[in-house]
Amino acid sequence: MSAAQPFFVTTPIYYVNDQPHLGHAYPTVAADVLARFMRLDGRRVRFLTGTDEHGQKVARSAEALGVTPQQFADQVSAAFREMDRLLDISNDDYIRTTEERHLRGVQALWRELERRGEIYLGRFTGWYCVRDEAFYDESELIAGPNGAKLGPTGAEVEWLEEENYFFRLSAWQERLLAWYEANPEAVAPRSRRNEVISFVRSGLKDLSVSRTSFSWGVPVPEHPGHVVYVWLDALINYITALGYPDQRGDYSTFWPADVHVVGKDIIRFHAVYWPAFLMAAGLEPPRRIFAHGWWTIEGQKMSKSLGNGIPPEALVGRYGVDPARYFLLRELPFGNDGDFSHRAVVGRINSDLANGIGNLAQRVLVLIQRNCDGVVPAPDVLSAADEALLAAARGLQPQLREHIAEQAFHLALEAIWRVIAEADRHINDEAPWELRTSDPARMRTVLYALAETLRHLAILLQPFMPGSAARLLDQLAVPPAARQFADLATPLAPGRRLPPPAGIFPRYVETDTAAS
Ligand code: ME8
Repeated sequence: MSAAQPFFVTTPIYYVNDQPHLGHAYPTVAADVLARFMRLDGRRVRFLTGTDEHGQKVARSAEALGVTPQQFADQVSAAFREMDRLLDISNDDYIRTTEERHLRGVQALWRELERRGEIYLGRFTGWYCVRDEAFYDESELIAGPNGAKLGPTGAEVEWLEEENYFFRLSAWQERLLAWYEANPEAVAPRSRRNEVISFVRSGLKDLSVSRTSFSWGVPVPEHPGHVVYVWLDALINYITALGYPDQRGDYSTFWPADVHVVGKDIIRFHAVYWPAFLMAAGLEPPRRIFAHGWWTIEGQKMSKSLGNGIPPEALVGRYGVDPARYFLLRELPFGNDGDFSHRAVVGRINSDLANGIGNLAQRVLVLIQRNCDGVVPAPDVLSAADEALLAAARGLQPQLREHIAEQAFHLALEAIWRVIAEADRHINDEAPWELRTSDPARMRTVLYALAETLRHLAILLQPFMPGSAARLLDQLAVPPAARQFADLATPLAPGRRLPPPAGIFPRYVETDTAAS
């Protein structure tokens, strides 16, 4: 047997200056679905998430609270771990940039860049934005109220004059363009790829990669007073978590990453700087970077000052973990911006979950319970309509593979829901409850085809709604060892006793007046 093909997926590592909210839950849930899908598909998966703990922004937030940056980071990093637990996230590792394994790797990569002549000492004069932890060119700035200068994201900028180390980014312009050209799938979606290419074509300047005006960072080796620029520090997490500088072991198995899931706000760092740093150090760039879009809340930008970021516990407490996960990935094409509204979530829960998969499962399971003594019925000869339904169910997995390879979660879910609709039609057309006396063999065949369809649906829903899909598989008496995608090919065994049916996807009923 050949060894399972590795798959490495990452989320951004989150700044600890903010409490986790829906915007952070989003890439984490998406990456979790990719990881779970690939595990079920027989791949050897490494799924990494974590927290970004250095830099001026974090140092200032800690100072404002009167705690040390490390104490502050410990607290908030724990809140992100709790978010992962609440959202049923199956990460294999959790990296914090203040860990020793990370520090060592950052310094090793720095030394390698320096050894290769990719870093030189210079003087930075220009604009820096602490909120974005980014350097901006004068030409990128926009005018704020009272003529103040703001970064392109609308955040305040500060004038900076410091002795800094610089990375020779300008030397990598042509090689980056050649890399995008040779790897058309490396930056997605297409609109982001175009944006990145035109940014690089417009000319790259060398990038300041150390800071001297504060100390909360990884010390630059052999150059006291300098700390590594927080973005260089942060990006390296993707390889320090694999054991870099040791290039054997996990690094050799899992690098290059299969997908870095990131927000569109940080595409430049991941699709320009990161591949340039790696190539400059003689390492391979990632295989793919996918930038998702931006959520607003009830039509408003999510922001600390508006205090409207929905914390994970509110999300899960109100809707349940699986409905929340489902909504996030079904509502928008991954890559697009969209609005999170209570009404939209309730609409999805009631129409897609309760009336869709929930209703179908309940109808089939109750019919089997009542009419087949609660055991999976043995089919007689399948009709053309039964065969058509089963063919649709069997055709799902290859379709899902294609959609998931492109991070098109909404298309994967749409495909699953088309089969749910077909199964609903089948049950209505065949009216198995009427066949009980007129043609019991036909009734058993119809119910078998429906139960087998349900098994396909439940197995394929596992990455999206792991808890609910597991309960559905329990109700179909599918043992935990038979829930991999490879098991789709082995049909449900007739004669197996099913537990009493119990609803899995309840309707959302308003219980308070907080709803909009
Ligand atoms: O940028 N809608 O961390 P971060 C959608 N530490 N996604 C959102 C969102 C929203 N309203 N708000 C936040 C950083 N996000 C760096 C990353 S990686 C080496 C370092 C998501 O905590 C979005 O994916 O500010 C964004 O990229 C991510 O949260 C991280 O935000």
